[in-house]
Amino acid sequence: MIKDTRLILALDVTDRQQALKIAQSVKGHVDAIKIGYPLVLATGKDVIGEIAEMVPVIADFKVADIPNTDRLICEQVFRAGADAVIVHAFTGSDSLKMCVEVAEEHGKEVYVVTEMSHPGALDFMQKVAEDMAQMAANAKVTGVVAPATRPERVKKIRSIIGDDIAIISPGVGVQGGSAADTIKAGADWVIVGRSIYLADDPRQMSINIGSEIEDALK
Ligand code: OMP
Repeated sequence: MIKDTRLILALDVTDRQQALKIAQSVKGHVDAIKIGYPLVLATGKDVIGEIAEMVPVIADFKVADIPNTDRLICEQVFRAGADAVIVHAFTGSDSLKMCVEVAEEHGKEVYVVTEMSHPGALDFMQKVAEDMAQMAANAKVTGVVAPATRPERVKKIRSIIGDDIAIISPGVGVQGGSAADTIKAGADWVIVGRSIYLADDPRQMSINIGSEIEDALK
């Protein structure tokens, strides 16, 4: 993924035409579009390739299985045209290594969930998030997913993984996180869904958030 606007759109709509229209309108104002179960289950996996023709696609399937099943899933994701996949870490290092291996075979990227952005992440995930971040770094993944709702945790995770691994960070907007604070805490990209795709003008909202990020970097 090329680092330019440092903004990723989470396109969690369930209508194909709406998805394609929004993707076209935000092209050039986001570095990638993250799509997952809502859009793919509603419209079919061809939408991955259709969007990837406009903007790089991160396939958010939160892959979390035994290594063999992970391989089968990741191969389908990359064959469908995705540039990157999001996988879980809690399944352990063998599963994660398999996802990285398949991504390398296809010249694609893997992002690993560490601590999620919602309140329920405090029940279980936060306790092991730092170990999962370390495991992700050891597996030489492209990046990790860390919570914009807790910039101090983004900072902590950055201190564990170092500067060679990217942080993509959801939770900006509706979940309460701030794009500027998240970038200042060390995230490379923020992921924004509803604040953009539910806006009257998704393109303008992407531009506005992009400006906020630019200001935060000054
Ligand atoms: P909004 O809350 O609408 O901005 O969307 C956030 C997007 O990021 C959704 O697609 C979520 O599924 C996703 N997400 C989180 O919100 N929190 C996480 O911890 C991880 C993800 C993710 O893996 O993308």
